[in-house]
Amino acid sequence: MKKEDIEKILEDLNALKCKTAKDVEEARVRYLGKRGEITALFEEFRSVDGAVKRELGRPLNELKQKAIAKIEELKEALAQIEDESAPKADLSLPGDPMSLGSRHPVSIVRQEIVGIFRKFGYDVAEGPEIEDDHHVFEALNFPANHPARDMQDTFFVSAGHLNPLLLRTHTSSVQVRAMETMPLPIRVVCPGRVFRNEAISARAHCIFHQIEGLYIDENVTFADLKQAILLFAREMFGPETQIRMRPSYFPFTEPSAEVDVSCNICHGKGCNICKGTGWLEILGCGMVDPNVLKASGIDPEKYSGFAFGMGLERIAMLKWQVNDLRHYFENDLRFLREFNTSIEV
Ligand code: 2U9
Repeated sequence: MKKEDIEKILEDLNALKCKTAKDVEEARVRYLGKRGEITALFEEFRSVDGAVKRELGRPLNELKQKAIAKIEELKEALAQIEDESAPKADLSLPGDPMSLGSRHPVSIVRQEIVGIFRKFGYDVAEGPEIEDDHHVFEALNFPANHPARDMQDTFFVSAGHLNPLLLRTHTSSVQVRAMETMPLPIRVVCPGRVFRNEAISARAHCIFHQIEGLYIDENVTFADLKQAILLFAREMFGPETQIRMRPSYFPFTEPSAEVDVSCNICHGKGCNICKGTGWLEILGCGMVDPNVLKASGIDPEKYSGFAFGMGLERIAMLKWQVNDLRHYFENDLRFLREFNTSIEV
């Protein structure tokens, strides 16, 4: 074994060039494989005498390290070339469409109604869905034996004591809280989810949405109520809309009325939406009962007010001719995608 053997391989390594990964592998086998040139020198090195060992030990080790480094370097250089020649992304291709959701029809109607009453100067108030008997029934003049207070009609969370907790059956409890806390005059609308112990069908559901309104000030009259409802109906259903009021009864208003709007499908001629009558019922309303004002600490001698309430699912049914309440709660995308309005951020 001679110094020149090492120098010769070193020279070859320095000059080594590879075009493909296969060339690199062949070079590795040639120098470092089991029968490779450098491996053979190591074999030979074992039987040389001490003086040669001392002279050639270090250069031989350096040769091996050099060979390993050279093979690595060639591999990396090739990988980089392959990377650069890989096909680039085609930036002219259309992007993946981002599927936007659509607003739920009940939300669309709620926002529209809230928007109208905001223009009229009303604030928006919200309150708890789990309420107490006082805010849902007692303060609203419901007599002790009223059927709404029965387990058959109301979901109780904790029954049995004086002021049991329950799921609110109407959002009127939010107006009671407004009367207890807000300074007079009060002008609020209260949208929200309500719960009634009903068998689910096309026309009834145990959960639905309401929006109710309340206006309390000095000298508020039924004429103010009628004008507010007329203006609302014309904003909501079009400027030609007519309203009619029919006497009704609610424990919390006196007098009370139900309000119909002229059918904007047949314009009063009669169609299957208005069942041939030319009118569609949209809400209930009335003058706040003096007992209700008193229960929340408002002097009925000085103040009066009106209130109204409507079911959002019902308004949405009229607007889009939805014939089954259950559609609103089933989240069937085929139904929800029908309401493809832009989303307000
Ligand atoms: C207070 C005083 C009075 C709210 C009112 C109605 C009439 C009404 C129904 C319509 C269909 C509920 O969704 S529905 O089932 N509501 O007819 N609501 S007056 O009266 C109030 C509320 C709060 C303090």
